[in-house]
Amino acid sequence: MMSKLLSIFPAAHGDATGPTFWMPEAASSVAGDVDWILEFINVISYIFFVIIVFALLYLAIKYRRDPERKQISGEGPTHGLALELTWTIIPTLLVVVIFWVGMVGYIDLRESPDDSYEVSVAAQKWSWTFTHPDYAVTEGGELTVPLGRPVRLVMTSADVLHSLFVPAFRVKQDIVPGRYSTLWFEATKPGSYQLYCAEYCGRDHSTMLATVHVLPEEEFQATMGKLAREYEDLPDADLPRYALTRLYNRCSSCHSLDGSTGTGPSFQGLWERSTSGSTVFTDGTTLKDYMGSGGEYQMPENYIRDSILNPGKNLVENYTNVMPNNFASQLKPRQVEALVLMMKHFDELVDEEGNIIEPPAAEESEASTGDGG
Ligand code: HEC
Ligand SMILES: [Cu+2]
Repeated sequence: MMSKLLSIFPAAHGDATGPTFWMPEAASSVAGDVDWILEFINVISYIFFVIIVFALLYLAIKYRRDPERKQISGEGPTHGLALELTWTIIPTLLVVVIFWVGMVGYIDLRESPDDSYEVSVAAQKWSWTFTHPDYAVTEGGELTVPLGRPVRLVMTSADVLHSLFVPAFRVKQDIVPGRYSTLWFEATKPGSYQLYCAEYCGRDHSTMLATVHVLPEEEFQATMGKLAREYEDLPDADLPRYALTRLYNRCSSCHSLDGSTGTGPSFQGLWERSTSGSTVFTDGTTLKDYMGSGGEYQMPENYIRDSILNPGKNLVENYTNVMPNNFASQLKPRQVEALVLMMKHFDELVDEEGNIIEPPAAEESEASTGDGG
């Protein structure tokens, strides 16, 4: 590549470098080129800053107003060919180089290689969901990708404008509702990297985060295999904890564990409210009205399940209809079951302050503990 020929700055050499004063860690195939052109522009700016400020000071002093001398003698030059050519040709060349490297880099960033590994990304207030079509695996808040293989993200938004940004990969792309956008990168260093939403998208925008895990090929395959079977293989007794540790991150932006009110009601106390039927809806009815014999929700499990799959149906008083309505397609039946069981066993999993209670040490020998309700 052109930019490689011009490599005079350290960041352009390795594709993976540690953080520098200006730059975060670099861990993708394009990071070196992106940093190179930025540093190139920076260095040009430093040089011209010095030249211009020096000339300014020098000329200001040399030609300052002198009270002794009333009139400047002689005639000043009208032009200087050599000087004019210099200040035209050098900047033009610099601009051409900047444009060329920028254009080549931009085309590179836009065109994903044909053999890219594809991941679908769903952005919504205020979480990320990543689906691997090849493995039928869906991850929430975490994205696992193979090392040294181009990865193409096909992204949609369920609500407003978001933007996916991974600083270590030097890639960023807006996600516009009603439109697909794509982004690709090739990670060059195993590890975990921060992913941000880089477009202000409402109250909890700053918590719209995810982690990208870059794994060597074999480890990646193994992890995908594990994730694909994750909840199918689990004994029923482990489903509540699975939901808390693996699924709750898709709810955490709105539902707290410690009883505090967020965009949605806290999960703490939800089971008690649902069994007693004390939950009040916006239309003035209470859950109890639906619970009697012949009612729709004879069991609280059914109400919770319905709240996850059809969020708009019964709106809890004082809340608005903002819960995503795509969980029905994103969650497998067993995962919905796990979430319902999580609510049911909430007090065994989470303490009053909202901290996750560690599982008892001898878990294999222990059969499912009674639910007491
Ligand atoms: C964008 C915010 C948001 C996200 C994300 C979200 N919810 Fe909700 N949820 C709400 C709001 C707001 C309500 C109250 C209005 C309503 O009933 O729809 C609610 C209500 C509920 C209720 C009924 C609560 C009650 O007090 O009766 C349940 C159960 C629920 N959500 C489960 C979930 C689960 C499980 C997830 C994650 C898989 C999730 N929600 C993700 C916003 C959200
Ligand atoms: Cu966002």
